[in-house]
Amino acid sequence: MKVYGVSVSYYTGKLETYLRYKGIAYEMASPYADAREIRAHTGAIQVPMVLRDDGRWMSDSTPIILALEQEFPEPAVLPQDPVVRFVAMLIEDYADEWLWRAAMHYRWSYEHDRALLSRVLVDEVAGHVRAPRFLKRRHIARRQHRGFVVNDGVTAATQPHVEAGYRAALAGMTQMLAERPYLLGQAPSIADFGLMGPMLRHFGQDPTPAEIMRNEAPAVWEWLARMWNAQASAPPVEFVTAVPECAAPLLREVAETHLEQLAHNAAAFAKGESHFDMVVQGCAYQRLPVSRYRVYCLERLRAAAAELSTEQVTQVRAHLPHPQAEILWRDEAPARSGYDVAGEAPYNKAINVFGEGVPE
Ligand SMILES: N[C@@H](CCC(=O)N[C@@H](CS)C(=O)NCC(=O)O)C(=O)O
Repeated sequence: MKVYGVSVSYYTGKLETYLRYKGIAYEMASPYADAREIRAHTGAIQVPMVLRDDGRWMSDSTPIILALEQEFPEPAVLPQDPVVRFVAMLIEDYADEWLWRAAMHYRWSYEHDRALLSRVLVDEVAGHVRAPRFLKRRHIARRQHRGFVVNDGVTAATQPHVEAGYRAALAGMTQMLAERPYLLGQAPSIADFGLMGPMLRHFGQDPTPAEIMRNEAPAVWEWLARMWNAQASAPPVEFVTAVPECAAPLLREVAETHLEQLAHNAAAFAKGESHFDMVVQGCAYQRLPVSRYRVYCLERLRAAAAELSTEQVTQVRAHLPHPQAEILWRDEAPARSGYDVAGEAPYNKAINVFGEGVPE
């Protein structure tokens, strides 16, 4: 398969780690050379996008991984125990959608990070644009900072909370990694692959957050390399059969941040609003863009929750004793994205996380 990706991209790093682990052969390609064709087939220019040898296109890293699990089932990355599996999917969703803001903030707000990444990005994706390099760098740095930092609610007032969210992720992971090499067992699960999105190509690589990781959470730094070097061994793969106690701090963080945001986003989407405000852990965020894609994320989590038995729901609730987690079960709260109603993902037309539009 051909993976259209970018070497410093969040979700490309997540998918690559998965493909490497499973031993699935792939070749990397730049999306910008074939942009028109990609957009025609997949609906959006975002990475990663996968072109299969049989001509089918796949988009969106989570459905891609879930579909590949059907084709390449051994060794599984989904824990066998339904309660552990649900918690793993929840951690993955938090990694995909909540840690994104902190990752973009560190990359585009700090001078060293911005200088380095604007250089890497223009050289990789804008080589064909005929303009001086310094202008292209300025343009891309401004686009990213405006679009993903300022317009995503990072201000002088919220910045300390955004950064505390990164440290909370590191602390939560460190606690879990003190007991086993991967978050939920002796092999990486979908929770580990999800966290490779923010941790590999952003927090572990951009100068400012990477220094924090090395100094404050060396166990996560070590896990990063372990994940990148992980190779699927012969089955059976061993995951925990019950959610470990050491997961409690990370799960609290997931509920208090990601689930709080998913609830506000879905409520605003249902009312047809374009922006919403929310208070997370006492920090007030204003004018956040409503994301249809994240309504779909909540729908997917609810669909997974609906497959649990009453006894399993009770167990999940015991691990998520936070009021925010109730949105996973409260069917009456709105979460109807209208996206992928036919259940064709990842072989469908993608939508961007922020809005339907394709950024130019
Ligand atoms: N839900 C998608 C998100 C993909 C995504 O947003 N990728 C980013 C880069 S990491 C992107 O291509 N953004 C488009 C842009 O910045 O123009 C996935 O998991 O694959």
